[in-house]
Amino acid sequence: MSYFDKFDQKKQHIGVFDGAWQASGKIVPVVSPIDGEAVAEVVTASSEDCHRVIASAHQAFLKWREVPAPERAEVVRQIGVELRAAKENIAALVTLEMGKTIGESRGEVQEMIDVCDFATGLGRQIGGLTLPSERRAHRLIEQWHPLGPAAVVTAFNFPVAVWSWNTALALVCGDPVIWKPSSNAPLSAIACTAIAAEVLTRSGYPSAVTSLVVGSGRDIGDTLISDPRVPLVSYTGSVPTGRHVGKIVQERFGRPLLELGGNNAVIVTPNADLVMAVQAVFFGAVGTSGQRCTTTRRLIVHQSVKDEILARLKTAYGQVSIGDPRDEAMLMGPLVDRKAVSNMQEALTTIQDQGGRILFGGEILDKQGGCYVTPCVVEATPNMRIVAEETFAPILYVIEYQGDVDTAIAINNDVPQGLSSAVFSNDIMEIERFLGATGSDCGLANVNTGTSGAEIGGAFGGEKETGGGRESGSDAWKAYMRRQTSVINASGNITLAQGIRFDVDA
Ligand code: UN1
Repeated sequence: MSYFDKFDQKKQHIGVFDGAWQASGKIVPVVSPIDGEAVAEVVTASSEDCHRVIASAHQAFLKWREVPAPERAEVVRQIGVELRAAKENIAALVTLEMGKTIGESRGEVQEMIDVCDFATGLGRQIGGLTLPSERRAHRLIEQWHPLGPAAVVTAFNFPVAVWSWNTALALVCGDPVIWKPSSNAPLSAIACTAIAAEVLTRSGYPSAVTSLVVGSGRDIGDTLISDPRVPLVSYTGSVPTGRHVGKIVQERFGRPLLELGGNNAVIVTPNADLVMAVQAVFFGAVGTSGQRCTTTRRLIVHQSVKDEILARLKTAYGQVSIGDPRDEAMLMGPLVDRKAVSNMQEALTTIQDQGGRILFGGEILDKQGGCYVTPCVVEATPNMRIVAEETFAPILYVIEYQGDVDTAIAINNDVPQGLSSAVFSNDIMEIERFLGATGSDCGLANVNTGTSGAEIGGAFGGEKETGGGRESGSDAWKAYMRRQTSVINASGNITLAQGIRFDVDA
């Protein structure tokens, strides 16, 4: 029997899990941006609930850290199997709660499945090095041990995938997870937690390994991130909140893993394939209604190809179908809520005040009571202050450059954020400039493909105000473990490093 066999959207949902479903906080509605209707209600976590969950996760850690990593990985493999079976159901919930198109929601669940597969393999690879010791008959080794419960605070835009990037790795590394999902998407979080917990329970492990606290950042977020029993805090969200989280966690010498804002640019040089460039920018700027951290926000285009790019963009934008994201024919659903719509409108006013010119789009669409807008293209200059900010909406700034690719790279880098970037060029010199040490300063730098839609196999994250964290693939697992350097002396004598003599008869 799977979670969705007995799923009843109308019943009251419990937003706290620590081995048992039990919550005593406020009861809040779940409002769908598709039509503005309340689709369910959730009992959120009280501060006492949060303390209890932390204690349970700590207890679970004491057991989970002793389970061999390949066995932990087998649990993650089974979670991946269950996610495959539930793909359609989870995708539907994601779309209902936060409004991304059903196709993109399926892609999000696919990321979860992929990262489970990736982490399953890690179960036999998270080893350390053996290094040459300078002393005879000594062995110098590095070990990686479980760290402790990880708080995973996720945003509405990838309401389940970001949990999975953290959780699949954390579980294999021996760390339980306490998930605080976005208040916009509690139902999908409850479903994923229930699915993971069921796998843990049937395998005989404490299900508090995958705990959940639904609640507001103000009410329970600080409780969670301040607790010394939670050594790692992975936070995805805004720069101001990330700064707050970083300070609190650093203050107690916990480990913050931050995935904050992006202000991602695509550079189009005179040597680009313009058709490919426009296709990639269109997905990057319009996909997920412009609400990805990796959304293309700036198009830095060489003056010689600007007119053609703008004409092609206009054609592409003219084809975007906007409406109910459950309808397979739609390319764009609503923004996440009313506040997002008003933020976008305010940004458009500021853009014009600062000298930007709206070329097309930016209207509010009156559709079935939902939060629909048309995606917008703006002619801008890099010195407009708003261009340096991340407005979480489908607004694309077109910025012209003249001269060589270094000029475009300087514009790319001249913002406080450093998540994703891309260059479109078929010129090897331009590509090398972009990828070299003096090139893009972002955590992700792509060539002839867009800024968004990263694969899980690489480490995901960015520099500067993006926060510096890395999640998901490559060696991102190291953030979830405690590194230990050890020396084993089999020489029969005490020999000191650096040749120091400190002889004594004992
Ligand atoms: C995010 O927006 O927080 O690269 C994550 C991408 C997705 C993940 C985005 N794989 O666009």
